[in-house]
Amino acid sequence: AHSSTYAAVDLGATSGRVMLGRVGRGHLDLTEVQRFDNTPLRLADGLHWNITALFQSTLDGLRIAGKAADIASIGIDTWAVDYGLLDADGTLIGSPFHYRDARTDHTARRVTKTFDESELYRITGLQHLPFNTIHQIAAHRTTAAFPAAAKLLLIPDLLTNWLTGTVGAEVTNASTTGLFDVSKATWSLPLLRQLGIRPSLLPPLRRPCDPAGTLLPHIATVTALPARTPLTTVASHDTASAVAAVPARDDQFAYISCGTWSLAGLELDTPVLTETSRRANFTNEQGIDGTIRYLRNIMGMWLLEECRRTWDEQGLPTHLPGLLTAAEHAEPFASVIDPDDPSFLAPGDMPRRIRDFCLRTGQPVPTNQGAVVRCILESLALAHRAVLARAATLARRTITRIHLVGGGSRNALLCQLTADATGLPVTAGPAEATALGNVLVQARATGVVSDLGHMRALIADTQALRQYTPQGRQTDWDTAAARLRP
Ligand code: LRH
Repeated sequence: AHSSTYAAVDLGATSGRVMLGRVGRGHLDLTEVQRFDNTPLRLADGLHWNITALFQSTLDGLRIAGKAADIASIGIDTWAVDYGLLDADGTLIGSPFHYRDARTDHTARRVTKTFDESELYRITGLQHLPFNTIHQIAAHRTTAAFPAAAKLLLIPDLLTNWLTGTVGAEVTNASTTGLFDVSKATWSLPLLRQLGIRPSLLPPLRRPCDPAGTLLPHIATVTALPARTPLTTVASHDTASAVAAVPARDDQFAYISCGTWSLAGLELDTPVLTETSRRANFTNEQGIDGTIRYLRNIMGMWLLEECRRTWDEQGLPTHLPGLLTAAEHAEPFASVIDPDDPSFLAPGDMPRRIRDFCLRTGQPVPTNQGAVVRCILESLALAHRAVLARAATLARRTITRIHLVGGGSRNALLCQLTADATGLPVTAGPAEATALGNVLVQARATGVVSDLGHMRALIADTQALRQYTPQGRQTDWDTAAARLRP
């Protein structure tokens, strides 16, 4: 049967991968070509991404991919909000900052003092996160680099620029900047004017399925790919790609895209821009086909990833299956944390910060690794429950099933706890939802799949999914939740 093969470059906050996706009639398979670590770089002025290392790994991955298959096109997605600045010659100025860099600690407050937060929300629909691009710019503009900048490119658009020379801003990712009008789906010119940002700094918008140029000759040479191999614009915000790949069969679902972050919410046709929604800190980000990703960020597996990094430094075991078995046997509901406490955002000793949180809130301090992991997973499940219940109320929707996608869907204990806490059935998988969403948008651009419904049905029909039914008593979760209320 006829099928086409696409390369998906998917960069996450802790690791990146290049995948090959083969799509045909009723057929979809994904293979990993190359996986690499994404290790941030601490320089004198703060925490950065090692963007040239990421680019090199991407090129290596593409070269291997090209040896394995004839690639119809390439698509790139990464985490949101971060950017590189290009000077008038198109040269990158400095290394892009990491959203966990502390420099926005003060500017975030400054921006919200200068601007009416309610008005900002009515325009952008964006949740307040200290690292939103708008706050990063407020910090950046006081440095020598900023006045030299001619263009601001979000990370996937920067990599696309290095591969093809084209300049654009992909719309799902643009919607996470705080400079985007969610109702009009364009950059907000009034907002840019108020902030004193030249509109020319921001590239023209492009949408998923739009062409994004062809490989530059020197790139075709180093990757040994055919000259003029095309790039396709995908939903370049990784979360938008993941939501596009949720294997839902109806519209009464909630999703949790669970990786470094847990992004929990609903897919809507129109944004919710009310004051209650703003105060509950829900975001209205763009999904594919003009859908709205109505969700909240929850700190996610970052808590566990940072614990493991600290334990590794301390010479303690870090093997995940072992830690999860220990967590299964640990005492339930011993202590719970608010995963979104600001103290957990920065890199550093996570077990210590978790102990401090428990001390501060008068709860028993977890004394071994199993207890710490149990505390993290139960706390994430509680946060999933609180956020989805709130989303349903604010958007006036009924949820009958949760789709948990991303790397976290491999964590059976987390999936079960999420089902137990919410009292809802959880369908877990695919773990590589983001890469699948990336591949299927490319397949759509070339006419191999037709629309979002078709994309989702293809995933539901071809990918291995696991079902979890709620167990235990809801009242135990009510009691645990009450402990977090001041
Ligand atoms: C997840 C993600 C999330 C953003 C954060 C910066 O990878 O893109 O949607 O809020 O990273």
